[in-house]
Amino acid sequence: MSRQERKPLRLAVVGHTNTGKTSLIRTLLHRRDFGEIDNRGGTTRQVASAALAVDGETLITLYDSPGLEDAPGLIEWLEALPGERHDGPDRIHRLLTEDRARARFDHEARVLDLMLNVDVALYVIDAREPVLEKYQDELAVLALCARPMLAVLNFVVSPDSREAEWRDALARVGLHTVLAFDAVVRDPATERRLFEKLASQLDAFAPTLQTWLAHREGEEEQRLAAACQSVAELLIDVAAAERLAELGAPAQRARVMDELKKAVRKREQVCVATLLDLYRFGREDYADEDLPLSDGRWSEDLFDPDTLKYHGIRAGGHIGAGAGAGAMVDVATGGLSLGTGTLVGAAVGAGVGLVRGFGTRLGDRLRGRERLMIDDPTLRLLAARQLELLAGLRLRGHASQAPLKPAERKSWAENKLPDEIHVARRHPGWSALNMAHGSDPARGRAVAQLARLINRNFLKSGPDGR
Ligand SMILES: Nc1nc2c(ncn2[C@@H]2O[C@H](COP(=O)(O)OP(=O)(O)OP(=O)(O)O)[C@@H](O)[C@H]2O)c(=O)[nH]1
Ligand SMILES: [Mg+2]
Repeated sequence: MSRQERKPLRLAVVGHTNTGKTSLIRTLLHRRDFGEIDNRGGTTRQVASAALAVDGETLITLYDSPGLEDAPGLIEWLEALPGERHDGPDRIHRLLTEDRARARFDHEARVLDLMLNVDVALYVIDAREPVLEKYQDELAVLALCARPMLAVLNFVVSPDSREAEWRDALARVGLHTVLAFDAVVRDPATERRLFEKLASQLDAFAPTLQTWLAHREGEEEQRLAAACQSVAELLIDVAAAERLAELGAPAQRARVMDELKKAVRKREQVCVATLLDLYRFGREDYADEDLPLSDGRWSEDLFDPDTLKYHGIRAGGHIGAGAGAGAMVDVATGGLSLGTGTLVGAAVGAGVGLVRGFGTRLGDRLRGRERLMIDDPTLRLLAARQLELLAGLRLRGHASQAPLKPAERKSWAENKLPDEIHVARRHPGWSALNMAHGSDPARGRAVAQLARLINRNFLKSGPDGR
């Protein structure tokens, strides 16, 4: 589609005060820094605009507007107007050019001015409200502006929603294009439906709207791919992370383990910050003490066994000797047979597996030393936490005022860990957390493969993790 075929669309968001107009615009923009949102009403006082643009070309300009408050007064004023009764825009124009009326209907005049200068309007409704006469007056006044209009029913998920009543009332005034759109939730399917409905009403702008939709969907896919890549990087870095400690030096081992845990916690924070950034959220989105994620970090420590339990992950078998501990050695050395000389360290503390090996290549490096790594359950937990956060972020609208709730995701707690994780354990050079870190193209391939796997699993189980 060429640029010439696309006409930029001007879209006004109008409605009674406090119905969620500014919220809707933030959600459509995927930006939290637009306008002000408050529950008191009368928050937006001026018309403000923002562009939906692709490669510097503005496709759609969204206009926020002050809430309508005195539609009954407007109707009364318009009815008292002498002369031609049928030319709606002319009557509105007369109101707008009359000084006393402009002064009296200050907020309303800004909205009507805007209405006369846009291609289409979204009329936002708080569906919890009964269909009062004042709202019907609003619809009547807006209809005089003779602009195509689409009704958006907000707050439909509330138990007090009167959606059916509203649909009926809107049909009675000839407004048949109605869409339920929870203004604080980001739901790509509803967003798509909104733009499709607009395209079906506005032939001349259909190419513009379709271009925008295609762009939005491509952007969403890229963002998810980048997020999965960032989770995969984290998992490879942590799976390949190792520390060596002298054998028989418990104090040194404790110190080294502590340092490794610290490095891993910090590495997780980098991933969290990247995910928040990708989805354009910030610290204030999770600054709530009751959340698993608070003040930039999960309040549950990554290495606390209770955290594993909370996420439904079985603790590893590294505590004490036995089958569980043996399995840990095998995993941690990537299936290398360590021969009969293999010993398993006992009780090294949650989250860190201990490997002592002799007589192999790895063993040579380890002679007289032990190798500490992060165990499988902790890797599962790391994966589960990032994916829960990602699922929460994908659904979070940019107008959301509530604290971010990571969505529960089961698969990482239960399924077999991907092969790439096991391979990483044999490659200390793959971890940015190790001194031996280097650039290995095989690492890049493993990260890409793991990212694809995460992406596939993610989409298969639905964006909300179910
Ligand atoms: N739960 C929930 N709250 C919402 C939703 N939409 C808006 N709100 C809340 O409703 C209040 C008003 O939202 P705004 O976006 O400021 O409404 P507005 O229509 O722009 O208000 P004015 O500018 O004052 O006319 C805020 O407290 C929002 O957080 C929604 O879909 N769900
Ligand atoms: Mg507002």
